[in-house]
Amino acid sequence: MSGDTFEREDINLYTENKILDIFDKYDDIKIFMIFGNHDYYDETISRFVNSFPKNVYVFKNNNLNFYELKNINTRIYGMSWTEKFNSNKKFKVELDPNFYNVFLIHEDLDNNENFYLKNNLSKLQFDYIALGHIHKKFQFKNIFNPGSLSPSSFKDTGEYGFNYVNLDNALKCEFIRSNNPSFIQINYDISNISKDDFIMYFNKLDKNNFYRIIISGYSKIKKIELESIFLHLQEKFLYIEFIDNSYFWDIEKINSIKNNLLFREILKNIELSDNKDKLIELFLEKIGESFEDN
Ligand SMILES: [Mn+2]
Repeated sequence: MSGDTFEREDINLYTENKILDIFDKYDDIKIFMIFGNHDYYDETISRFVNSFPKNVYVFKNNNLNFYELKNINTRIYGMSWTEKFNSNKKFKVELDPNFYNVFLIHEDLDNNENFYLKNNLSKLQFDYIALGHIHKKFQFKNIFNPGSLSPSSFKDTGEYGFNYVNLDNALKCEFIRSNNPSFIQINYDISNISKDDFIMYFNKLDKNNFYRIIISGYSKIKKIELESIFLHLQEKFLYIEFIDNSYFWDIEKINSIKNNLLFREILKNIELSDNKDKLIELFLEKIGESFEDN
């Protein structure tokens, strides 16, 4: 576990019992754990960490240390954060090539500050470097960042899960997707969509994800009807939110005022403008809004 397993401020009795239960349940599995910027190790959380069972091996400081597993010829290296804004990025290591060497480190490699780290980490002869910190998964040479187990906001798009790694002979790394809900953002243009088609569209979506729907276009569905559909859908979905940027456009009403002198004058001027498309869009939007008000 490469850090930020916890949010320090959110550690309470419930979290403590939950995690201790999980550790106990898998007491035949050795768990190696470093701490990141969100759960940095210091005196304050030491009471909790010290209650971890024997199968959990913890790296409690920001110097490079290792645990040796003789029976599988492996050394697990790791270093933790001990404060929120500062990590140790410079370290020296001499690896024994007779061991499989694995390294747990909690860093981002893509910011300028870590350029040194990115350049040097991959040159170290580790068989596998398990990175934490960035939610999205990526890989750079022998450095693997499987990302978080589950997404936590609409910024977290894509696949989430963990790496199943086998180091026998050659490195084999398999990404396993965890079955947590996904955060999905959809841009939906509802121009010319009927009310039935609108509802049908949402019936086809997996109701067990988190959705943010951004609606645009000239709606044929009245706002008040749209809003009641939103409420109806919100009861059916695990989570769905709507950002409604659409405009209601009542064609019959527009036709009925087409012969209005002022209306024709405005259209004539738009027709002559260099910025015709933008003006038509703006005009229809305003007309739509005024019909809404009525
Ligand atoms: Mn982090």
